[in-house]
Formats: sequence, structure tokens, C-alpha cells
Amino acid sequence: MSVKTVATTPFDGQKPGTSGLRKKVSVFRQPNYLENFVQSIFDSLEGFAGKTLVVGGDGRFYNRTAVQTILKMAAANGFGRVKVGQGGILSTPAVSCVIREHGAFGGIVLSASHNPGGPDEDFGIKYNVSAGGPAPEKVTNAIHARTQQITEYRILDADDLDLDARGEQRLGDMVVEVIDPVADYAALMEKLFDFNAIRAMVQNGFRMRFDAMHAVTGPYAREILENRLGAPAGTVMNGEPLEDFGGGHPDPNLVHAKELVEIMYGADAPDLGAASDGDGDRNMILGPHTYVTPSDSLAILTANAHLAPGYAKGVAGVARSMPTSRAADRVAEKMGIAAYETPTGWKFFGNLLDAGKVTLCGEESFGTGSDHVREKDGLWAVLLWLNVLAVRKEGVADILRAHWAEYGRTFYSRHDYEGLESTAAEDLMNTLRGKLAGLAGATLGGRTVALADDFAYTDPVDGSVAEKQGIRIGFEDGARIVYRLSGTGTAGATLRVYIERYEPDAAKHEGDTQEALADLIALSKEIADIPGKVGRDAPTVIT
Ligand code: VG1
Ligand code: CO
Repeated sequence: MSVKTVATTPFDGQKPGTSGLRKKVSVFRQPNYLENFVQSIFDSLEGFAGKTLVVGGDGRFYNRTAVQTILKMAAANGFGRVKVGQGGILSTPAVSCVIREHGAFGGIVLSASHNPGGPDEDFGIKYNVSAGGPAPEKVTNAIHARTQQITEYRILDADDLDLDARGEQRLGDMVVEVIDPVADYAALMEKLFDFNAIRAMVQNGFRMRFDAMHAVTGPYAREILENRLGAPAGTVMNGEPLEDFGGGHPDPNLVHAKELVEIMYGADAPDLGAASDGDGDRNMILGPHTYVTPSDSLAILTANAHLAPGYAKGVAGVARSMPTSRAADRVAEKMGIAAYETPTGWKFFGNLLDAGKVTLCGEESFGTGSDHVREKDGLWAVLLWLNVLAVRKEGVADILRAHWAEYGRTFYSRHDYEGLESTAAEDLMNTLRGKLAGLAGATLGGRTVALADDFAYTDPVDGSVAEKQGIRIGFEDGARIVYRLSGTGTAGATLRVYIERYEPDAAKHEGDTQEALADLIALSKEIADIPGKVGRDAPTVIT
């Protein structure tokens, strides 16, 4: 086996977005495309000779091919060991867990998360640092810069390895260890949560359904929910990871997790319904005829985390991405703990978690997590909910209503306008930016604008600054409209509009979210002239 040095030339557009580099599979399949990016990652890192790299992905189409290439390149670049999930599978939170548990140098996650998979769909790759989290912008910028300069990459001339047999194999001087993708992760969950209490609740007749959406959490959920917690077989639906996720969007929301939603809104609905996404870092929580928004879920978990053994000492602070509703802030205020507002994307939580400033974090996009790893974690959120339900002995809807009664309700919705022409979407954002200075103090739709800005964030730990992270228009009554363009899509542009309104009056907490927000939704279209700028009257997806 010899190391080959292959001459190459840069590709345009190898710029990591909100969460790694995501492109169509056809783009990744171009000769040298993946290799260039992987070599650029390695070229941007220092001091990994002889160290351990963790590699795994969500099992989507091209996962296995990419894993083989990465293993040979890791060997040629001098890593000492790669821990790779059996079959090339590791959920995103499991990669984070394995990196931390084994003191690895870093990891490579192969996923386009909630985007569809298959030969004509999406693929993705990202690098995670030794703390277990997504590389910060300093690193992703260096990787991108390197992709524009690259002239060669190194790869071992070797046969493909058997990824399905657990155990150690050699690849040149490097050891490849094919690991059980679930073991370390499941052990960590057992440490954090009261499995006995949850098991007892299940034995007493508590019923749940977990929709793995034919994505990576199937094996994790079966092992944890069915094998360890005693939920009956069949609790986990769509539990077989498929390369194309069965043709669906592995995105756990009311639109894409339709099968689960029908069960939860049907007759004889189970006590808890939950779903996770392609790479296992998102979660949706449902009770019988009840939907818990991710923003509310973060707030409720912050208020209740101490009920689980792993958080018995309390929560140091909570962080949420800027477009996430401010429900968690209200809990933090009452509890006397710090609340942070960060740009969209989990990489911005890493420093706060490492510094012990926060214990829980969350995003409106169905992401919740804690300091147990450095990624958002779908099954973790489900287990924390289960632990809270087991201790409080109340239903999901009761807990949600009690939370609103105590803290007030934040009506919240996200409207996505997908598949827009990129230049038109950019123009909409730029025009809006141009209007901001004139908006403060203005009256729009009967509300007075208290704040109008383009969100900029200074990291309180390392002082790094991230600018242009989304346009915020805040009103004096606490209502808010936020606009930003997606950084995870692979075709055209997606405009995300986030709308919220605070309702302290418990007598007004019932009712439909879209109706409760109707005037703000109309205003959101008007302020940005969405119909005029991008030719749309209505969003494609509402969550
Ligand atoms: C979306 C979400 C964001 C999330 C990101 C990655 O990004 O809005 O909150 O962190 O996806 O999640 P964007 O730029 O498209 O809005 V995942 O589960 O795709 O890794
Ligand atoms: Co994901």
C-alpha cells in the first residue's frame, strides 16, 4: 500500500454553510470534489499525526463511498486511528459523543441532515473539533480558503475496507476500528436519565411512538426505547435507515412527519409522539392532539431539566439561536440564570458550553441539546421529555398549558419560502437592510417598532464577531419578525421568516397559531414586499 499524491485544481463554492458543505450528490460525485474538500480540512488542521479521527454519517446515498475515500485519505495524511461506525453509520450527536468519550482529535460527519437523500438529492460533510462540536467559523473559513488554493491531495492506494464487520483492521500505518454506532451513545444516555423511572412508566401503560423517518436514529431508538426501556416492538416506526429515506424529507415537522402526526391527532393517540431527522440531531415532540413548538420545548426543558439525574444540580444558563422564540428567556429570567442569543447554527453554542456558561441550548428548527455533547441531539430531547413526564406524572398537554399559564405563551411560527431565485432573494434582503435605519420608532400595522437591525453577534468567550445573521424587527409589545436566508439548501434560495407574539393572558392561550399571528404574518409579507420581490403570496412550508 503506497501513498499517492494526486494533482488537482480548486472547485468554486466549497464554502461550508450553516452546518458544513452541502451539495447535490451529482456535485460530490465529480472526480476530486470530495477529495479536495477532505484534503482542505486536513490542511487546515495541525498536530493530528498519530491521533484519532471519528468518521460516520447518516447512511444516505454516497455515505459508504465517501467513508472509504476519507479512510484512505486519513491514512495517507498521518492519522493513527479512525473510529468509524459500523456500516459507515453514526448519528451526528453520536459522533460528538464518541469524539469526547475517546479523546479523539476530531471527527468528520457525513450528512445533509434534513435534506432528502438519493442519487439526485443531497449530500454533506462537516468537520467537528476535539470538544465534539462543529468547527467554529475560524476553522470553516480556513477550510474554505484552502479549497481555493489546493493543488494536490494524498490518498492511500488500497482496497476498500469491510465496514460491516466490527473490530480492527489496518490501512497502511493506520488502524481502522469499526465500532458499534450505538454503544457509547446509549451508555451516555443511561448516565443522564432515570431509565428505571421511565421503564416503570412504560410498564404502567405509557405509550409512545418514535418516527425515525428511515434515517439514522432507527438503530439508536430501537436499542434505547425498545430494548433498554422496554417499550413494545413497533414503538419505533420507519426504523430501518434507507439511502433515500424512503423518498421523503427526513425532517421532523408537522409537514414531513405526516404519518406520526396522523397517529398523534387520531383516535386513541399514544401519550408521546416524537421524530428525528436524517442525522439524528433534531426532534419534534407531540402529545395526544398536542404539538410542542421547539421554542416552547426548550423553555419547558429549561424549567424542568433538574428533574433528570444528569441535570439535578440545575441549569447554568440557556442559549437559543436568534430566530428561536424568546420563551426560554422568560424561564431564565425567573430562574435567575443567564440567557444568550446566538446566530443560527450549532457551532455558535460550542464556546458557551465549553465555558460552562450554559447547560441547555436550542433552535426553533427542532434542535435541542445540552452540554452532554456539542451537537443538538434528537433522542436526548425525547429522553429528557420522558424523564420529565415520568417524574411529573402529567401529560404533555398538561405540562405545556401549565407552562404557558406560568410564563405566558409565545405564539410562534416559521414561514419558509423555498426554491427562490437566488438573486431575487438576495435583493429582497438587501432592500430590507436598506430600510432598517428608517424603521425604528415607526408604526407598522398598529405596532411601534422598537428595534430594527441586522443581527451581529460577539462571542462572549473568544470575542469573535459574526455579522449579517438575520434581520430583526422587534415591536414594543414584544412581537417580532425575523428574516434570513437559509444556509443549508443546495438549490436556489430559501427565505425563512420567523414570526412571534407574546401573550401573557392565560384566557387567550388557546387557539390556532396562524390565526393568532395573522396580522403579523400579513405585515411580514408587506415589510419585505415578498410578493413583489420574489413573486410569492404564500410560504412553501409552515412550521
Ligand atoms: C437550518 C436551521 C438551523 C440549523 C441548521 C442545521 O439552517 O434553520 O437552525 O442549525 O439547519 O441543522 P438554515 O441555514 O437552513 O436555516 V441540521 O439538523 O440540517 O444539521
Ligand atoms: Co440534522
